Amino acid sequence: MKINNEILDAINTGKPIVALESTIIAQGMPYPKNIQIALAVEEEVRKIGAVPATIGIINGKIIIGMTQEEIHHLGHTKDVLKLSTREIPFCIAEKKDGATTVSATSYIAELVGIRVFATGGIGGVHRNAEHSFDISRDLDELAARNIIVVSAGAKSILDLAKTLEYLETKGVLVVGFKTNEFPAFYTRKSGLTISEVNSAKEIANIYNTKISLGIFSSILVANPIPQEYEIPKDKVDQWIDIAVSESQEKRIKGKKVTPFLLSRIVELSKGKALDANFELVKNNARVAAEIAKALHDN
Ligand code: PSU
Ligand code: MN
Repeated sequence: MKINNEILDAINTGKPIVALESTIIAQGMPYPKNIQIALAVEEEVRKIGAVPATIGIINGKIIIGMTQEEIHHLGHTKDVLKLSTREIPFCIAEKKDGATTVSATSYIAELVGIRVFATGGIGGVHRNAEHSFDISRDLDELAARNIIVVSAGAKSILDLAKTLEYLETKGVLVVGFKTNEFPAFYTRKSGLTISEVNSAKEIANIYNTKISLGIFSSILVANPIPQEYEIPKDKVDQWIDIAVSESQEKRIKGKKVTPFLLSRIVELSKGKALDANFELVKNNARVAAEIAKALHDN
């Protein structure tokens, strides 16, 4: 494992840190925008006064706090593995390059004592899961970990109602940041009700209360895309319906499903979806940095 000095110092002195994932860079967005976005998101974390820690694996080594060169490497090299938690040992032992999903990033972040993690959208229960059994490892990993993950909800490539039911079953608290509705990534609304919180301090209080009671599982903070960047629901639904039916026609399965859908949505939207994605990830990074600071102040 390689932890960069700034992060090592922040861990040792208890400074606020925000973990960031690398699958969003390697498999979630097209090159070269993926690199620009990854670096800009780190900058948002810094502006609030926290240290960004982008996590990934290069040549079999876990990197906590990737350099610009390392981000660039994962962002444009072919054959970067998409890692959920179970694939971390494979990637390390075989000395391969791997990008960490929400599940793998959560695992590694907790391992080194980072408690807050910002991403775009989490994986979840796929539409048609009753036939495909496709439920992201992200959900069980959030239940097994003990961190705070900030996301803009989940794309409706997933079945959002089933995803929320699954999180309830697994004991993952879901709170809306300044909203009582679970956001649907490109849009602020889904029609699904969740508990509302209105400040980073409240989230820090809930987290500390949870720990003091011995309730160990993660908190999912659902942070809607800023209103000015929202995409009208009918457009999003159109792109997603096309992408989902293409994935079924092409019989795309397993871990290829999500990257396929994400890239088709960007293409079908002529890049609009990517711009919205950029804005919502930055927004999540800011909220995560505020939460990391609030935990630090407690
Ligand atoms: N959803 C998005 N953007 C993403 C992902 C999901 O809107 O980049 C990525 C994340 O890394 C997430 C992973 O953890 O896909 C989930 O993949 P799967 O559905 O194969 O579990
Ligand atoms: Mn899956």
